[in-house]
Amino acid sequence: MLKVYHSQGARSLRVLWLCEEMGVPYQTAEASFFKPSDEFKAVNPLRTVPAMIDGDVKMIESVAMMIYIMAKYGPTDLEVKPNEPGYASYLQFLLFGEAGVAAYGNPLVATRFMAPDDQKQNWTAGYLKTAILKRLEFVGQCLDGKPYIAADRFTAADISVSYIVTGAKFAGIEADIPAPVRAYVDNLWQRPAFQRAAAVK
Ligand SMILES: N[C@@H](CCC(=O)N[C@@H](CS)C(=O)NCC(=O)O)C(=O)O
Repeated sequence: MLKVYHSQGARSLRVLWLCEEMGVPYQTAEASFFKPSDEFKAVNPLRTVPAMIDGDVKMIESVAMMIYIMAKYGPTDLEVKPNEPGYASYLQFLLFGEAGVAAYGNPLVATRFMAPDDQKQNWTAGYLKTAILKRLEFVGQCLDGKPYIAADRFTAADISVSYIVTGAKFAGIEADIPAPVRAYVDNLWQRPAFQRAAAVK
């Protein structure tokens, strides 16, 4: 069975949500940033969350885990195939959710909680906030009122992109999320699979 090293509110939510949507069984193990267990450190020396084990397989990138699970435990409509309309957009937003948006959040969170007081509002923190919000404006434009970001259906790209709204709490920018993106994510969060995943401690 998949074992996901998880912390509530961390990017492991993407993996749990995907598993819940697909009906793939998983177990979780605690992945604490502050007091990482020896087991977690052995699986992920970077100590970033999530990490995942599947038999001999060890992974430490949340979107890569999603791609792996869909390929290994699918087929699933959460994945858009190359011969389907919307494939390019799906692929783009699946990766954009992490590389284009959420990755900018890490240094912002670190600055907020770990920087000396006189550096918490520094130029870089302002840049990161602007960069994230600019990209979310772009997401809102691409949605153009639609409920899903690609292929006119709920896909793994929605799971990937919407994580930033969870991460935004830690980055202190939750109130700045553009209204169309907030409405999009609030709608996704109605899904029972999301609610089950979000409840996992
Ligand atoms: N690109 C990685 C990022 C993982 C990551 O940075 N996770 C955050 C928690 S959501 C973390 O562990 N931050 C602590 C750190 O960067 O040291 C992924 O998507 O899995």
